[in-house]
Amino acid sequence: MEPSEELKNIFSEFNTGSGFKSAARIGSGHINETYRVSTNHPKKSYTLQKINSNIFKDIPNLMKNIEVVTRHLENKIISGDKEAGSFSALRLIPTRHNQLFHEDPSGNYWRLYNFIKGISFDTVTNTDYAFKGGKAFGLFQFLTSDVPIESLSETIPNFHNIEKRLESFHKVVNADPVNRVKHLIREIEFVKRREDEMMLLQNLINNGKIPIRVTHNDTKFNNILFDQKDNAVCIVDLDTVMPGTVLFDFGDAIRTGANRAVEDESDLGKVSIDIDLFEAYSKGYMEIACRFLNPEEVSNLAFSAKFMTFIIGLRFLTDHIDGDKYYRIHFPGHNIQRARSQFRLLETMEQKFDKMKAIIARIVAGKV
Ligand code: ADP
Ligand code: GN1
Ligand code: MG
Repeated sequence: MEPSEELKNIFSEFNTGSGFKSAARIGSGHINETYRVSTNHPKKSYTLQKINSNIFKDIPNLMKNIEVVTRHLENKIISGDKEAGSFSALRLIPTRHNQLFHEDPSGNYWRLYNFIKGISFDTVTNTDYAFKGGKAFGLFQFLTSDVPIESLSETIPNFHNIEKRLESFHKVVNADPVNRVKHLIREIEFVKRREDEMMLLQNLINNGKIPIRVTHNDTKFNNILFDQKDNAVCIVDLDTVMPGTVLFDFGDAIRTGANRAVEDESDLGKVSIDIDLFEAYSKGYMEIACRFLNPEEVSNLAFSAKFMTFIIGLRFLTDHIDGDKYYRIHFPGHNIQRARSQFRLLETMEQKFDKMKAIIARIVAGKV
């Protein structure tokens, strides 16, 4: 069957009342497959996604999480909440059988959203976008902070649990399933030297100093959609919204939004934390987040950027050693290129860490 014929059939399973015209692949995510579907109605487009069920093992609960969060946000948007009103509502379109997702005959899982008109950026080009992105993620956290935490399931258990990630890493290094370890001595040492330091957030969670809050857990900058007037209008990619620390979200957004190089940049000379983007993002974020963060969270914001860069680099490295089973790769060696780029970024954060902390302190003191 032609791919568009397959997508047309899948689309017809959803309750849209519109006829399929065409579908185009969009986005640069490493996990799901995303298409924009145009219909015979010029104003009605949809976002059709094949959910990666190798990675997400409990699709019904994952979809329930997304339904809870999108409805919660939409209720605030339509109730006239001024701040929520800056967002466009992301909405799940049910199937003809009133389900949140469709399982096709080959066992693939699909979902449909309204298409939000906007663009997303893999890298950030100016401080205005960084500021607005920071504010948008702050607002997302604020607006979802009253979602009852027990209504969210853990879609990937221990997702950002560094102890478990390091355990998996050591296991795969010992097993060395595709004989790559001999080429990776430097990278493995890089990880080992930082293992103790990277336990910090987990320890603070374990002893109750950092609270568990509703967390997006995948705040790559390209999960923000901006409209034509350059306003942040929607946060997408809600598969991993679950209990966690909001520091994961701050850190991951800095990892991707305060580095002018792409995540898999091969020219490591181009990879660096950009202090101006860091400051702009942090300022936008704190405009909202100062309402709810506790002092322990505030004092670990800068560290969270190092932590998330480390853990994502570690996951790319682990997957490379494991034979590229998790992330979609576009060429052999892609995962190690991603890992090296993340580790370089982390080194630059280590060099500029005092500056990063000073910026947060100045923002908190209202001096920026
Ligand atoms: P992945 O998990 O693969 O990253 P995402 O949910 O982030 O999948 O979708 C990939 C990209 O598709 C996003 O970065 C965004 O650019 C675009 N996108 C996702 N959902 C929508 C939507 N509802 N409307 C418009 N664009 C979307
Ligand atoms: C994946 O789906 P995508 O590409 O936005 C991954 C994130 C990583 C990111 C690294 C479910 O996100 O955890 O931070 O790649 N998502 C999952 O680019 O593992
Ligand atoms: Mg994404």
